[in-house]
Amino acid sequence: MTNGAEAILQTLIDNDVRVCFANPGTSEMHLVAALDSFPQMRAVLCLFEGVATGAADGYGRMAGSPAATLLHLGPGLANGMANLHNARRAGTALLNIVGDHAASHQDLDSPLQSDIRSAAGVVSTWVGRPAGVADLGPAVIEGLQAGGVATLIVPADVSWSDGAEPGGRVPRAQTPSESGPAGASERVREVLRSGEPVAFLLDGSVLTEAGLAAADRIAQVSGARVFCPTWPARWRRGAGVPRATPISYRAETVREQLDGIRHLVLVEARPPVTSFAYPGQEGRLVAPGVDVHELEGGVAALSALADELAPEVIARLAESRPAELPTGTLNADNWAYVVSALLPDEAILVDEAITSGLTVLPDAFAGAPAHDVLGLTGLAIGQGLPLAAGAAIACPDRPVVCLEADGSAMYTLSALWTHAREQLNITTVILNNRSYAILRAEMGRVGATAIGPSAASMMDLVGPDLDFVSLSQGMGVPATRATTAEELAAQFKTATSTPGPHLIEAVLTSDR
Ligand SMILES: Cc1ncc(C[n+]2csc(CCOP(=O)(O)OP(=O)(O)O)c2C)c(N)n1
Ligand SMILES: [Mg+2]
Repeated sequence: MTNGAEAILQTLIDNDVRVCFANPGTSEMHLVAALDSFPQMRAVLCLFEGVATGAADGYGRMAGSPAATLLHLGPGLANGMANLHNARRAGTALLNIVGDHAASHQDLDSPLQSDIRSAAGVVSTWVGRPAGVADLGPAVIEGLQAGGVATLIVPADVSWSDGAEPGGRVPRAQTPSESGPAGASERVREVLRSGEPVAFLLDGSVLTEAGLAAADRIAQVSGARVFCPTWPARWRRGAGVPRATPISYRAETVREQLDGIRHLVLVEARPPVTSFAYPGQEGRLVAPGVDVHELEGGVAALSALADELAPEVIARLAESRPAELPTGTLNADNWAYVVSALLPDEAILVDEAITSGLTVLPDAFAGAPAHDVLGLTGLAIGQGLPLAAGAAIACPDRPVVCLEADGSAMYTLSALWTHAREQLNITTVILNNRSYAILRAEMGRVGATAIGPSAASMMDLVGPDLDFVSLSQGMGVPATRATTAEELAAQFKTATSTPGPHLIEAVLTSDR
């Protein structure tokens, strides 16, 4: 006899979902028990739900297929919410399995009772809650078919009841290129032929070599500029890859970047806006008078357009331009050149560097060996260390380098324990500026200019100073501290050439 928990696992395995990032409780115990019957499922224990959800996002971005999470009722889901928000913004497919109380227990108002469906709705493209085993298999299939963040709420009695059946296989989904229009939109073609200044904003699956090459070919014949978001979900960059320029985080710089354009063509991208409202400032970054067009059909449509407008043109590839190794005391301007100069081939670069990366990363890594960058899509910090875990599990043969600001690191620091337990090839570089530096800058920008001692204490991460070397070692990740570029270089070389996880605390000279 198959119980509900077993039917869920069998359905996941039948659909090639092979990793489950888990932090279970009593209501999920049948799912945990069932794991021993399904060795094809790799269950990865995360010590906080925000680690599980961020890891599932990182896995999905790199594997291109979903992972599952296992979360404990409403509070467990809520703990995972910020990174589910980032996953939703990234467009990552994943399936949350959230336990619930059995039907007989629902009306008792026991301590963990909550409105799971409402909580799930905040971040999910699909929410299902099978009432009995008969609905279970089809519900798992629906969740996997939904794409995006899907949440399956499983009452404990559905998990433990016998008579369940696996749901079979998800019917093959149409890929975006199949579902988009056959050719590029007539209007975009006209715009590109008009000779008027155009910019492309690319995102999603277009930030691959194929998509970037198509955009570059069109750029060569039309003069179009090619941009991507500040923090894309996944962006192919470096030597041998056609270039795109990230839209700046700062509105005034974006206005310069887009200055003079007459048309903005979005390909799988949202129109650019400022991340926050600032008194007296426009949130839209596209100037009035600029026409915004959407090119549907992603890479296929863009490539078709390139073949038509630039048939003989070959995409320009970024040259290999190894950064020069800086020397002296580490600061926000030089550390990135150390990492770039020593970046291993085919690295996965997780970017939660915040202010320490904002202005330097695009330049520092433009000529580095080709790599994939995973960005902070939803601006909910605490993404980097979990994302790195998921990416490393999705791509065990690729080195993962996690660029992690000190404040953001602390949200989900327990991910380091998972890095160690799973012996993942992740080198984490903590950018320790001992502050929430970005908030200091934002204070002025929102018009709150007077920073007294109480306000300053909300942004200075001192008293006590965080000791990331001890914190890391306490979770089983070998760690060192670097205060100079030379130390960072030596430690980074060792870390990336030794299997398993490592952490380097890069102490950056204060910007205060
Ligand atoms: C979940 C969440 N909580 C709070 C914030 C607000 N916030 C944005 S950046 C930041 C501090 C970042 O500090 P750190 O990671 O050290 O980067 P730095 O600014 O120093 O470069 C905070 C608290 C947020 N974006 N997301
Ligand atoms: Mg900081």
